[in-house]
Amino acid sequence: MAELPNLRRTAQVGQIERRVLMRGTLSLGAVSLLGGCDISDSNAVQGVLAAMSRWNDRVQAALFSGTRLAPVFDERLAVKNFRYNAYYPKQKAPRLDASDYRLELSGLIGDKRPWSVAQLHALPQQSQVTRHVCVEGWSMIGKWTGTPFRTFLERVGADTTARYVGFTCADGYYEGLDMPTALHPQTIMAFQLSDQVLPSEFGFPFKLRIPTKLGFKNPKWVTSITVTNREPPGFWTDRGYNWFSGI
Ligand SMILES: Nc1nc2c(c(=O)[nH]1)N[C@H]1C(S)=C(S)[C@@H](COP(=O)(O)O)O[C@H]1N2
Ligand SMILES: [Mo]
Repeated sequence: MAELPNLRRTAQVGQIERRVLMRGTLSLGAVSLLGGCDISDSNAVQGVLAAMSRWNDRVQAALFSGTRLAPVFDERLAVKNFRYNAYYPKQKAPRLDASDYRLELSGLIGDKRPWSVAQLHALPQQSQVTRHVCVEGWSMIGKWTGTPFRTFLERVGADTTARYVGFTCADGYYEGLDMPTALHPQTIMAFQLSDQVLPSEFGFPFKLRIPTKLGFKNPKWVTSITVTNREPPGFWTDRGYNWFSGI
């Protein structure tokens, strides 16, 4: 019974999506009639594809449930030697020093005082055994332990009616989250991997662990957090991947 409104909404979205798709296809046809130029290089085609990608983001955001949980697994399935990934090799990964690390806060946050590692570690923590999915074609189950990001946002007096949270990282990486995902019960600031302090290459002092998002939306070595109504840029979104990228 409770499922019905949802199903109806999905069907409607499907219809709209098909219409947009048809428009996209027609434009492609029109562009190819112009002839001569390489179709994949055409700005018009790129524009249509970008518009469809933005549409896809909106549909995904509309369908996201703030309470539906990502699958969780038995602890025995958690991989001990987790796979490292970043846009550069492991040897170049930042090694942040706990003694001078500070997490900076900005934007729509009541208490913007920076946080030390000791203060972060004193927050309440919980564990999750979930699957990390990378768009590059691998996935792995791991065990992460940390603080629900919602708890942190509430603790610093963040305006949780704002639309987004933005992150910057020690390696120049940057990402953004929609607020419903930021407040999702499985979105955590992870301080541990496999019951050990998060190793340097995996994001020490913490990474955002978000099992409802693709791997690239899980920033490591986070050094600043902002709460905002303007969609924050994402490192891989700026290179063509979808901004929402839910799984
Ligand atoms: N700061 C930062 N965070 C990052 C990345 C990065 O290059 N820099 N890569 C992302 C990608 S693509 C993946 S798959 C995961 C890999 O996390 P892992 O090393 O814990 O497996 O980190 C994500 N977070
Ligand atoms: Mo990834």
